[in-house]
Amino acid sequence: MLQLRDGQAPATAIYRADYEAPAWWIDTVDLTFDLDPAKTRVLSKMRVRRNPEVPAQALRLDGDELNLARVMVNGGGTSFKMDGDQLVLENLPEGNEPVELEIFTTCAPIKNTKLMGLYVSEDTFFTQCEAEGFRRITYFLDRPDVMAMYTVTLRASKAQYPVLLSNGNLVESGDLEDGRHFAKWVDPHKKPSYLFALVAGNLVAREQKIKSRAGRDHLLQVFVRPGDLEKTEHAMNSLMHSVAWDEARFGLSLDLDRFMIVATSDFNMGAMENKGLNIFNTKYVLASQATATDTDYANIESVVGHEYFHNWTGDRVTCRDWFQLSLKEGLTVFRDQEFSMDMAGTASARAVKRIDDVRVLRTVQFPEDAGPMAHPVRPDSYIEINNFYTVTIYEKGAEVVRMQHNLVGREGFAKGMKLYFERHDGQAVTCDDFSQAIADANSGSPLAQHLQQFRRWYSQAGTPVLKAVGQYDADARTYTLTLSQSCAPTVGQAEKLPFVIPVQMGLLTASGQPIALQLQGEDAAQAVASRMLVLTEAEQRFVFSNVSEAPVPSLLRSFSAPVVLEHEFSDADLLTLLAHDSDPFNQWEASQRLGLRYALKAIAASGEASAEILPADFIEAMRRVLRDDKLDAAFKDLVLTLPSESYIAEQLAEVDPQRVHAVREAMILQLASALQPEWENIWEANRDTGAYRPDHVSAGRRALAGRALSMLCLQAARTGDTVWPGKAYQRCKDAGNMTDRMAALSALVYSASPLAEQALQRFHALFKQDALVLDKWFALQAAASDRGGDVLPAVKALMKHADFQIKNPNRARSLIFSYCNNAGAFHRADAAGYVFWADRVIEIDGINPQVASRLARVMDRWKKLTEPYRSAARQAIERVAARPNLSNDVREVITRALA
Ligand code: 0A1
Ligand code: ZN
Repeated sequence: MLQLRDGQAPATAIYRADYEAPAWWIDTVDLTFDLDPAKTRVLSKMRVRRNPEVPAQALRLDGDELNLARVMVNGGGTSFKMDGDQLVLENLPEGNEPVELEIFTTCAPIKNTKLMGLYVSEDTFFTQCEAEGFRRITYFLDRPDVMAMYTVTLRASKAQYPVLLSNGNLVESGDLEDGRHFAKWVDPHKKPSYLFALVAGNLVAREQKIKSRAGRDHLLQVFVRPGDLEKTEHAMNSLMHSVAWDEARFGLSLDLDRFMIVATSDFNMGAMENKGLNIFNTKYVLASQATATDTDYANIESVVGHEYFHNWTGDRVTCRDWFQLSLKEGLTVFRDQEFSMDMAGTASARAVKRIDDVRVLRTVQFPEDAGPMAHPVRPDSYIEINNFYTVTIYEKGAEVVRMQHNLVGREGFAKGMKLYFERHDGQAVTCDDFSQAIADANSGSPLAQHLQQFRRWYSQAGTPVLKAVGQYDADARTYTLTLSQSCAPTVGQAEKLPFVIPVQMGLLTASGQPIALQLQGEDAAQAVASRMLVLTEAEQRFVFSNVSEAPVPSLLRSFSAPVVLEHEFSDADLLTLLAHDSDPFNQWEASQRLGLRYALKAIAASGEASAEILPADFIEAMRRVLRDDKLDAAFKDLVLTLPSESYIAEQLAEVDPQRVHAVREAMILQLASALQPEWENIWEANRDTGAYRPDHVSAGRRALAGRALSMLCLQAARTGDTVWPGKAYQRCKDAGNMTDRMAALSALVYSASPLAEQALQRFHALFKQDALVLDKWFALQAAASDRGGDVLPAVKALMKHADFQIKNPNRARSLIFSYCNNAGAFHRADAAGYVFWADRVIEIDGINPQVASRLARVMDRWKKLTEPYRSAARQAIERVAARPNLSNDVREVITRALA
């Protein structure tokens, strides 16, 4: 038996340009597991053969923290050697005949705190193989372009692990000696190793039989721990909707007899699309009105959709290498976003979803793209692939797919997808293959015309700045719009070439009427109210004819490209857009531009943040929005949400986080006090949404009522009024659903009400059995306002709470991440927040490097901080960097931050 060293090889970068096809293929793999938490035995029988297109080479199999017991070739012994973590077979038979390989290893799932490979969570076995976890189960060519047919036999104690699951179809099961039993699964589809999965434990399932459009029968199952079954209805409904949607929108049917989802409370990410056996974080499966909020319900729908849609975009057509990760992730996020929009129904609900998605992009991805971890949607190199499951790959990747969709139109995109599957079903391909298929199916489209240039969205990092200058000529009745673009340098990319930027736009009169758009040289009869301009040069001019007055431009409607739009709007222009634009995204955007403008002005001013940051006409506009019967509650709620602190901070060259925080808080207080009568009306009109349903309309009303209550409690804290905190407390006690209960509790905590402590205690007592609700309880306190006193000591005390477990990623995120993202409480002049951060990064790195490296990224933007924060941040980061045994995950993030 050979004990391998524990991944201490020096970190080396891997380059996209170095890609080589594998020297060997693995056609079939037959795995037998004897499951035991302390020592699981894995027998792997593989049929391998040389890739005739590549010069003959030794077979190098990846492994990680495995104990190797035996290797056999064609039924006999063989010589082998170890090279680092790789098992190298140099003397395999020559020629192209298949070779039978047998490898016997053991591993210790109970000791696996990284939650990669085979691990145990609450007495149940789970696997996580993306991106490189399969090598922690057995030696393999653990890369996505090696696809094999899998047969899997699981053996385990029947009493402890009554349910034994793997990918594909159950072909045999039965009892063994000594109280053990077995199950044999055959996956009818070949797949890369990262899509392998097994689950074994005491689980129960909600089941649903469905018939596809094509008439095929399928069994859908959602597996959870006994006791959680009644919380699976929404996940199952979401799954059924996903199946129907993919058939209707893209003609893609379920290709399996059985489709399973299993939930675990120990999971590094949201969920995983293993073929036919998706494994989910419980957070994205379990919901009941008593325990889950509207946001939870919406997230479950979208994550269930996301993983299901991967079955085609990811599983049937997969990635050639991990640099192509956005091939499956960007496309699948685009698909889940469209699914959620189609499910939401109304135009207004679609716009709300679009606004939510853009907010994530701008508050998280834009900073990433401007910081030390900036990378193209298709990166050129990485040290640790786990660090590249980023908002750039996912959310910006989705925007890049959305632009292609918009450049060829909805029908054209459907044709492109059809061609993509005709060409590449069963293959491991690249981002270029995808855009080629979309363009080839739409010759003549702007995408096909500019395909090479469009691909810069995949290769160049950074957020482009789109500058728009308008000039009205009253005599000629023309409006000239000059669009220009630039993009700041990012790591390794000093010069950027122009992007293809689709700019959806319209023009409005000062009173808000739409102006027909007639480009010079076009027929007046063709004029439309909204159109797409395609900017391909560094600068281009577009001249509109027959424009009767100086127009207000509505640019980048629906956020038609992931860029920063610069235009000198007057306050009056923005108020016009807010009140009248036919594009709800730009209506909302106008409110954000105004809010941002006042915030930046107040931040730049000297002295204390004043109570009068927002001018009267803005307050009046907000009042009109709140009173407008025609607007959706969800939309009103978004308009009344000021730009986040991190979004404001991104606009500044140098950031004083306390100043940003104080100014934004002052703006909120001003809205609370100036609009008090409206908040009272809103509360009265929306506080009762009837029998709970997580639909868009009633969820929007609950969100707006919750904001009203929070505003009223804030105002009460200032005036000493006790009525509103009393109402909030009562609501905490008798709310009929978690959305209302949570909103009331956070109104008390956020306003630092004297009733907050008691309400928190009651809440804990009520929900102490429910892990996901406890996560909310921890998160709320960690995100509390410093108004109520020092948050850091409270967080430290909570780390000692009996319910706190640092090993559980959800719990660590709920307390530690929530605190480190609570800018007002985290950025302390005494540096104690940063010291806490460094301690936790180091502590968690010893347990779970993936989680630690996510926490490490909290400090990405430290270089923008003013003193004393900047020096203190550097010290904390350097202290982490000085640790000798950091994981590659954390090492890569920290090294980049200090570079
Ligand atoms: N492919 C999954 C995300 C995922 C990636 C890595 C994981 O390992 C820890 C887990 C999940 C998705 O896009 O949903
Ligand atoms: Zn995904």
